[in-house]
Amino acid sequence: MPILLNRAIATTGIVLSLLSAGHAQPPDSVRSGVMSFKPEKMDWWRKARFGMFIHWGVYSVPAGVYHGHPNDGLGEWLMQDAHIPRAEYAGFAKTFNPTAYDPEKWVRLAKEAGMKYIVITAKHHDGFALFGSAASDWNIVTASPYGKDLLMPLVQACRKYGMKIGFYYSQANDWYNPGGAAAFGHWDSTQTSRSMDEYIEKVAVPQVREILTRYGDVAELWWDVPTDMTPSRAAKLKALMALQPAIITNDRLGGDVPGDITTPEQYVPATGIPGRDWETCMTMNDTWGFKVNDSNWKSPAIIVRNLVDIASKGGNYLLNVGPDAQGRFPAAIEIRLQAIGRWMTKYGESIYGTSASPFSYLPWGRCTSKPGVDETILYFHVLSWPKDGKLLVPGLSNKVVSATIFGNAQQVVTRPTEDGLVLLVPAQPTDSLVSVIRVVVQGKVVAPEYVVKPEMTYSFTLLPQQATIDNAAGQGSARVEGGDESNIGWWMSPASTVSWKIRVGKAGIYTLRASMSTVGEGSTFSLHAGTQHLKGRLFNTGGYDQYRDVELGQLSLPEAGIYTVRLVPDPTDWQPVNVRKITMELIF
Ligand code: FHN
Repeated sequence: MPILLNRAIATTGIVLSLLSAGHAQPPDSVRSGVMSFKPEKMDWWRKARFGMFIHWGVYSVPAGVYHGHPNDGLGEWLMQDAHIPRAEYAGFAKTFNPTAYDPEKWVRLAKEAGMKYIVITAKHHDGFALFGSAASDWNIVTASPYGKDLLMPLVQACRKYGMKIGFYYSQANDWYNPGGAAAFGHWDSTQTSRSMDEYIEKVAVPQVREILTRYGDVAELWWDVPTDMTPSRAAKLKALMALQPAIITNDRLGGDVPGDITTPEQYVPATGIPGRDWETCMTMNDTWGFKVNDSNWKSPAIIVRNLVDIASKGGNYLLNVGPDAQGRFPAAIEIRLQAIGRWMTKYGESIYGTSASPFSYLPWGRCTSKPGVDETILYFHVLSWPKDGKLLVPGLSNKVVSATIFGNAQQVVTRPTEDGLVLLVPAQPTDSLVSVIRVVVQGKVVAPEYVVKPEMTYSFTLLPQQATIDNAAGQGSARVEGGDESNIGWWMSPASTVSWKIRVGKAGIYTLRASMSTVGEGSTFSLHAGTQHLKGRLFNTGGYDQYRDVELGQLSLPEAGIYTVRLVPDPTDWQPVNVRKITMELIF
């Protein structure tokens, strides 16, 4: 179950938390695995894998500081966080004069970083349009000294450099144009001087029409935060997509419109999102819009790891930059884009046009693949370099055609074993960010079921990513959620079961413990291994993010070998639970 996050603490859950006031439910599209209705329009996007998100607007003027006080929240949320009256906020536009704006430089930086598309905030929640608009004077042309459209020069630069361009548009939350929604409540009586229906008709619909008819092909329309977006309001906006038949839309319009892509925010879904195209959007520091006091930058290595992780799970990475009020990228952003670009120049082949990893879990890294007719190329991204020089690819039994260190063509010796293919690698990583090993094998690689091997002590830690989730032919919605600190969540239905295949190294008595959480009164379940089972009951832990260890008792495993450990709900007494891990400790 996703935790309903407080926006001040983190942005990760904001869309889910705003989608429904009560218990969060996955959008229908996710539950039913609806694919894009025109898969061919997704071709370029699926190959691209990497794009740039740009959050830019009037909020870059205060840059997170209000009346001399730094605000803890996101830069672009300052107006809402500080409850700045409309008339006062309008003053920031009077000094928004980005004379250093050099869109060609932005596009070159994106291109050199290896990005294939850009999505820019045409209008964020503060309602300020970066384009001239007949629907509202609250725009760059009429409300700022700059007085010129900011989107057109960027579009032109994108065309010049072969970059796709898309627009973010905040369709519901608009704190300036009267009638717009405010997810956390309005604070200025002038915000509600007309109805939301009027706002949709007089501002949102005409403005979306403006951005879809002025700039040629628009690659992506990025809706955001569908507060109060009913199906009938959403339908008016969705209808405009006919103006751009090849446009790709995200899942945040609201009103039960699934869109083409799902948009995890600030995290990488641990097992991807099967059956959906998806795009993780992420900040480079802790804000989307520029903040003068935010220097918590992710390192280039972390950013490249995220990209690799996302590609290995079949998704795209939309990495954010927040330009300042003059129109410049902060130096920290430029440095990172350049470092990523150096890596992409060398290893881009292992990202663009790749498919998700055929391996459900690689403890030491990630894999992307290019399945061909006779051969499959596997790109192994090593995130944790082995001390013993050996990388086991579990379950890989295809004949190896070639294996090299990507980038310097050095041969890698491979050794088939009964557990899979072992790659014998040099003592040191071969790249300072992420090293890549390119292995070509004969035929298709069939996803082997992951078998968890014991630790040195013969004990086990069973993790969500290693599990097989059976949702009983769609009756359940259990899945792995979160990033590195993942858990099994959305386990609403007692029809779902979760299992792990384990290779027991030593017969004996094992103590079992499950780390779980629930907000229900309690949940009863059993854990099966071989012919035995243990019963467990979990009581309310006080929150889905509050985990507790449930002692399950002892199992006697009579001989070494492969076992399946399965968690099975009691259908007569089940409340949704999250599971973070199961530990099995050999005691004698
Ligand atoms: O509230 C916005 C936020 O400011 C930012 O634009 C992000 C980007 O995905 N979307 C919303 C939160 O989900």
